Amino acid sequence: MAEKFTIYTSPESQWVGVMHLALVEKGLKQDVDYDVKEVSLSNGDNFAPDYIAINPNGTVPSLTAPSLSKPITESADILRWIDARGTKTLAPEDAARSKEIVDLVHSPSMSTNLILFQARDANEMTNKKNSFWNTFLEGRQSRLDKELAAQPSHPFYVSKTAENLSVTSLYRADVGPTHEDFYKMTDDMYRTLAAGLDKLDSLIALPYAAGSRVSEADYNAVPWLSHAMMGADTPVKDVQDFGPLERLVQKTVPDFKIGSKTREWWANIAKTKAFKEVFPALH
Ligand SMILES: N[C@@H](CCC(=O)N[C@@H](CS)C(=O)NCC(=O)O)C(=O)O
Repeated sequence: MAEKFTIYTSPESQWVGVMHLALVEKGLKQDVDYDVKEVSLSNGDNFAPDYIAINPNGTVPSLTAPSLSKPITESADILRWIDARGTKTLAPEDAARSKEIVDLVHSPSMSTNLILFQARDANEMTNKKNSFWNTFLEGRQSRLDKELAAQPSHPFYVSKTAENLSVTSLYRADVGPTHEDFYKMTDDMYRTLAAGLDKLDSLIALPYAAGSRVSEADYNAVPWLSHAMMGADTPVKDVQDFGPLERLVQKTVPDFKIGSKTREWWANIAKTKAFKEVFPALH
């Protein structure tokens, strides 16, 4: 029997979805094939020194196994490692297309943090300040402040605390002129997101992302799009409703539409066992 491994996961994370889709696809079972360690992002447990020792980026997912010389800390690599147990099934037919899709959804300019945390005007900023995301950012901030106080010259805590504070401070400030540059930057970022969604549409092969069978391209793109839809306040059970995400992007790019290939692909992939098990609701 193959070795048992450990996954580090959080229901608050989008990228753990890549790993969970792969686990279902391969029929692997919790406690039998792998152990689960939960890492709370809203408490900043991903910043705990013990966790940073496993994943120096302080992100989830991570995967450890006795045969691995070091943990795997990128979701796309974790999927491949899981897929390599037994017969590989998630290698794409069209490797070049798949790589473009995977690189696109993981690119910093497509980060769903834009949708979750940023604002383009006073109304959006006020809504964000009154939302769960404010609590989330403050939870991380207090944990980072605590870890930085304990290790004031630790490079990770120095840079992460400053990075998180740059956003938290906008949430702490009264909504006003100090936010104008943030609004402008956010608007520009929505233009880039719209272009990225168009690019994703053009890359999709159909019926699945990289061809006639489900592959790693699908399982990297699904968690990204689900999280974007959730961040746009789509009712979480309305898995096929692109309206809220479209309207959010249209505020910056009025003629933006989720493309027909994306819609057809999403309907196809949503019928798979792994999608149904991991995404019964958008998250
Ligand atoms: N490139 C990494 C990104 C992982 C990532 O950013 N995970 C997020 C949750 S979806 C996280 O842990 N964020 C915590 C933080 O940035 O503080 C991957 O694909 O695994």
